[in-house]
Amino acid sequence: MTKRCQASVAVTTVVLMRSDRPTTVDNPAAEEHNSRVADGQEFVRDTAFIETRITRDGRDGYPVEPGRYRLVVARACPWANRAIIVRRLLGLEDAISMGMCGPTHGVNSWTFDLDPGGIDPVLGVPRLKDAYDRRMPGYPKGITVPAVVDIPTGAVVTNDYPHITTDFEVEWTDHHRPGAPDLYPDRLRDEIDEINRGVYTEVNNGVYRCGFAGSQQSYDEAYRRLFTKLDELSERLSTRRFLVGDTITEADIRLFTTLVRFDAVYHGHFKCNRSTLTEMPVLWAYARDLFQTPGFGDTIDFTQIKAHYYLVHRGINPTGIVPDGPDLTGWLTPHHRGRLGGRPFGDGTPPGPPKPTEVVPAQNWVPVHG
Ligand SMILES: N[C@@H](CCC(=O)N[C@@H](CS)C(=O)NCC(=O)O)C(=O)O
Repeated sequence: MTKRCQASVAVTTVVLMRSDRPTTVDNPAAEEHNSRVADGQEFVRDTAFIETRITRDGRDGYPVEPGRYRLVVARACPWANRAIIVRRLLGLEDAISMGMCGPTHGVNSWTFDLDPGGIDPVLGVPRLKDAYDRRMPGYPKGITVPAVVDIPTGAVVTNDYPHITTDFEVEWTDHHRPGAPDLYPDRLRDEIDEINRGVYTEVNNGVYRCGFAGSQQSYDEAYRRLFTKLDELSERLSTRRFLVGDTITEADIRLFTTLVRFDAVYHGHFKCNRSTLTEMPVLWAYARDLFQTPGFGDTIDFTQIKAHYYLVHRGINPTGIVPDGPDLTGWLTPHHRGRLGGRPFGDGTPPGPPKPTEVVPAQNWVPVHG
């Protein structure tokens, strides 16, 4: 069977959904699939993904193959940001191309409105929904980023973001750059997975549970859990430079993508306002350390981040006014975390600069004077 035929068999048969999970799709006024919370209810993230995996052995019909897949992201999205960072750190840019949606989307879909003519130059479509429909006509769930698309068929292979990054780390090793770090070392996987579980429920998703809470009680509980966890992480990171081991791992990437959005969005828009990130000294220095590491801060587009949250979530920001602040200049100040030891890339090396087509516009980043 040709590769193309294998792929189309997979298209019709390998959509696995965890449909037993509770979903939150009953408020038609909300704009984002995952912000639809009925009054009085707790926010429950819909975690039903297209779970197909791209693996070395191709067991789901999609083998690792450089040039075959396109990672579709929006810089605004924290879940997509993980994949952008991992692709950069591992030097997978030439093996897996990247399509970028604009910061906002309608009820229906993210669009390629940043591209000339509003068409993704590789997939040839204006909306991410077109790739989901290729996979499953009338795809009934959120049209979410990140998604990996099979270029020959134009169909989404997976939007299972927790596996997208770990598969880049484990399945794509033959195509990593020389000097790429091991972000998911075998010997540390149990510890990384355990940290990730707590960071996901309390922090990554915790900020959304604050922001989209449908009752005072569910907000109070989410807020309490969020800051309890952030205090615990501060304690952990007060004596160690990184979350697990003495190098950057997948665990740091997952925490970073929430911390970097904290003051720009979550503190105000999601009411996570016990403290700003800048008022939590350990986490603030830790986040700056990562931000200043090649492959992290250079993926961050603060303008798109703010535009996404404040414009898309009209349910909690009806005016659509995007705040001018906060002052971003602190991100480039010294972090002094080197004194804790640790070597960000272990025996490896930092990545080079981003591809010219993937550089975040200077006006959307930290103002740099001089
Ligand atoms: N399915 C994942 C995808 C990550 C996600 O929620 N991405 C957001 C942007 S940050 C998205 O694409 N939202 C579009 C939608 O829900 O309609 C999840 O929600 O757990």
